Amino acid sequence: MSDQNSLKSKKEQVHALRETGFVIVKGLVSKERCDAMRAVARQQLAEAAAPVEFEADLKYPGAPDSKDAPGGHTVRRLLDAYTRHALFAEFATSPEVRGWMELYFGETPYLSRAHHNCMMTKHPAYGSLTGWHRDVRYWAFERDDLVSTWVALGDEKVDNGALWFVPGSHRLPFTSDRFDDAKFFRSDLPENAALIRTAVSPELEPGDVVFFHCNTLHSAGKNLTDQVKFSLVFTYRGASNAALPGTRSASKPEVALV
Ligand SMILES: O=C(O)CCC(=O)C(=O)O
Repeated sequence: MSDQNSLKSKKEQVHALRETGFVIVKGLVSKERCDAMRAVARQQLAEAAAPVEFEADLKYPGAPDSKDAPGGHTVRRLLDAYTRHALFAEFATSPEVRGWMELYFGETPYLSRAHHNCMMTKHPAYGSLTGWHRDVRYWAFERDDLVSTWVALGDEKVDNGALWFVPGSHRLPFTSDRFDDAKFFRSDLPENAALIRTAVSPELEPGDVVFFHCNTLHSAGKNLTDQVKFSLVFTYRGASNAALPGTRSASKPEVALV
């Protein structure tokens, strides 16, 4: 068992997530697995294998205006990663992830198939940037306490659109006026801008995994390189934190990690 995976390390990682809102576990996924997952993702991207979400669907800054515009068929996410390929499902339900989530939640973890559950594909051209937000903004569970895993399948740096996080922001109580109508954190407000200036963008190598809280403010830039960036993303909740009936969060069967 690698150091990163020992119970002591996991406890430290869980503590770091509670304190900071995110933690990076270096090299949690082997190089071989990363290579294999990236090859699957590349193939599925080339086929635009359904279900996919297009940049033009979201229209974030830098995205094509419509599917008919140049770059209109740029894929932002290969959706439903859990059922898309066994390799993705294996990571999502792996003993490493299960053990980590059990330690964090103190009860059986459940994989949500309604949120994230995707392979993010950030393209050099037409790949958009993502403004400051909390993932939980559109989610509906009994408590705002979910954790996502973000697996870097290649290097992630500022110049290819890596994530930025505001440390400690998962604990801050914000009034709704700090967010715009689309629930992005307003960078035009001085008090928000001051907080955003404290953000960090951890560099990731293939196989590194970021665990981050659903309330942690984060954003990501455009991909200014000539290579597509691939990241596998899943979200988990504890057994007692059910999705609210009738909401999108409750719209897909979940997977118990037992
Ligand atoms: O890669 C990006 O643009 C960030 C994606 C993100 O933050 C999200 O989907 O919640």
